[in-house]
Amino acid sequence: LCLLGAYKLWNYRLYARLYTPLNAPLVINKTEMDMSRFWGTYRSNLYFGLRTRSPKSLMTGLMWFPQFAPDGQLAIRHTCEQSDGLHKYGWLKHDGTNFGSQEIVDKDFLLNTEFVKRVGGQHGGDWTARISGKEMGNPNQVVSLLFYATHEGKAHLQPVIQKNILTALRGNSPELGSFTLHFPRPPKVVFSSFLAAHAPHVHSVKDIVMQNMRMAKLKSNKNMQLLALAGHVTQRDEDGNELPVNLFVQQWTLQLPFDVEIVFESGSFVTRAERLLGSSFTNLRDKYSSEFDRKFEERFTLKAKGFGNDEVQFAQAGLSNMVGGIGYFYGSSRVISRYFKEPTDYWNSALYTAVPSRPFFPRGFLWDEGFHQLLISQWDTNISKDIIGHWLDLINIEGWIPREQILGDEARTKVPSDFVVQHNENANPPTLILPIKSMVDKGVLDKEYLRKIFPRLKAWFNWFNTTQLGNLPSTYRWHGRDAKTDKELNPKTLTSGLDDYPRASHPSEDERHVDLRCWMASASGLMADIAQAVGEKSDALLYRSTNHYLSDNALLDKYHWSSKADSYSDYGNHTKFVKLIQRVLQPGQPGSPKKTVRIVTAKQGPSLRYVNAVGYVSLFPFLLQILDPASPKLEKVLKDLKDPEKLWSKFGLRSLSKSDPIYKKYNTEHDAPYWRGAVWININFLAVRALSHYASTPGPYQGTAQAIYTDLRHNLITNMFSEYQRSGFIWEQYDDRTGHGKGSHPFTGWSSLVVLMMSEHF
Ligand code: 6A9
Repeated sequence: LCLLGAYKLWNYRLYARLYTPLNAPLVINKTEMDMSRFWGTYRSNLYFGLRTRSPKSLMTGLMWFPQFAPDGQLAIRHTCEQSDGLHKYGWLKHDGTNFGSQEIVDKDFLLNTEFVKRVGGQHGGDWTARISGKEMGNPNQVVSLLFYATHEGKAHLQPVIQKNILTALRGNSPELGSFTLHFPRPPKVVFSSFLAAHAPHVHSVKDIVMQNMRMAKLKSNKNMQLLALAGHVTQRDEDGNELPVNLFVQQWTLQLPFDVEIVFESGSFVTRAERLLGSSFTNLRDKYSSEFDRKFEERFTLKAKGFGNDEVQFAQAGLSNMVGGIGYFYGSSRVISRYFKEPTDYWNSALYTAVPSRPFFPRGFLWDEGFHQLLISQWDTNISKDIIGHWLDLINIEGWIPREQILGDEARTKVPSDFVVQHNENANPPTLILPIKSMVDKGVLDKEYLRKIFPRLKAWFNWFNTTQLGNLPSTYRWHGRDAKTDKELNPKTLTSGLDDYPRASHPSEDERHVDLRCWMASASGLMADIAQAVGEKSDALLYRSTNHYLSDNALLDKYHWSSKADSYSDYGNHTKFVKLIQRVLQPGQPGSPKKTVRIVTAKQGPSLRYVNAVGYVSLFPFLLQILDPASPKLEKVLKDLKDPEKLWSKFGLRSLSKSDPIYKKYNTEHDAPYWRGAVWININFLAVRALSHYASTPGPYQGTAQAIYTDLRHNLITNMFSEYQRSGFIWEQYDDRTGHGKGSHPFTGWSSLVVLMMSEHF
């Protein structure tokens, strides 16, 4: 019995580790929050909305629709959706703290959404949002703007209604104290209406609005009918009890052009001079806007480099969308380990993070974040420190950080349940080391911060260095590949971030992955630097020697240089003789169902060998600058870069060689090629950065590196800029044949690194 008890306890320990936080002081101290960034446009998934950085927040948001829809369909805009088919939208300027200005080009009118903040009092101060509409081809269009507020937690909200018009919302909540949201009546109002109702969740706000739209007749023109909100509505639960009213929506129906302002005033801000409205809004906005221009030029020096106005605006939009897309999320991940049958909850936590794409992936992604912070840290170090701190606080006692952060109900509604669960054996490249390294090198990280992040980075490094090892010393392997599937042409490696990039055809423990080895080499170097900076001498020695060991080019070549492909390579149980075929499930039966399966077409089957795919993975020793500048292997890598039959395209480096058997191949019947040819900006950024490094480091290939640097940088900037002009967006990937943007858009996560390629500040 005692043994059984001990066994159970032991087992429980293994279980609980999954959702036990690392035992180390948190980087982010919640009581010391910088209140200048308390309010922000942290609802990344909305076209426009402000919330606070508190777990349960007052949530505000904008919806709109044209009363005369071009196609006759009522289409209320709210969350960013590609299917809305907007010609263009995004932040033109956004400083991450005080001010933002966004342009939205709808079918036959244009909106500008702006906000300005003024800090004062104890609760983050005031802000004003201004929404301006302009006509575009249809002078008779009438637009309804709906601005709402609802609170996720316990708050007291009291509407002020005069003559059936909602003029303000007074409220009180623990994080905001007392406050008022004013709805000053704008000119050009054709009709005004409001809704006061019960919303069960923030993500059901639009449904509630749709359910409470009525046809209304205009007093001035009885023939004209408008869609308007129903006013006060009472809802009851199953037992007939009245549900509390917690959603308030102001609807202004307006003729174009118009300016509408919504003013939030914090009760504890008692020294306010005048209301932030009209000309005082305009003045403050203009001040912040020129401050933005000045700082942008100071940081990125694009005008000084000779870029024209249009190009500077494109770069400003790139930075602004990355900064303006920063979100604040609160909740827990669904996680699982090998000791669990069913997924369980991680602890509740906050995440302040930039997001890859507002319409498609409005949430945190671990390896994307390292790229985001490379840019953001050059704009505002404090924001980067804050964001990196939030991520490192998500580490559990095992040293693991879940890769995709789907926190809170609103985020979960966006993701199919199969994709929600995160497994604690799965990694994602430790890219956070890139911005940390860049900030350490610039000397902008204080010792206190370094001391806080060090134990967490140590745990993280150690997790990689134990769970992601290969079979041979100094080799590494991405775990989590599916060895049993017969559906995939090449089983995906989601953990590496390069999802369907070809690896060994038959996943096994014999695999070794060259990209992961390089990430570890790079990470150990940074760990040594930080250990030294914080005076941890013995750690510094240890990490330095690991770094030397993993960077040893002879060892690297021994495990990863394929002389057959004349390239760095993964190694594993592999054959290139695979293809997808349609198998008839009941042969001989007419109309029998079919299934697409992968088969091996060669008699001898897979064997232990180099994978020999030339592409992003084979470039890693170069990308992360592990490769010795004097190594003849560098010459070979540079040759592949420049070869149009392999990686070179007019629009940047393609992810996989044009000559690879898997180039542009579907992975299953339905999975289109992703990292199998398209041009991705994060890796191209690393390539441009590495070329700049090899061009400025003495060695035999300096000149070649310099020449390729110039061409590659030029091709990437030129194409992304012209695609932005043509399509209105920055994209997730670019087609290697046409240069056209592909995949989700706007995608202003790592694709915004184009700004750094323009500025050449790496
Ligand atoms: C699945 C679909 C409505 C894929 O940019 C984020 C990631 C990258 O980290 C990764 O390297 N993207 C890249 O290969 C997008 C991943 C999106 C997965 C979402 C659920 C629901 O969408």
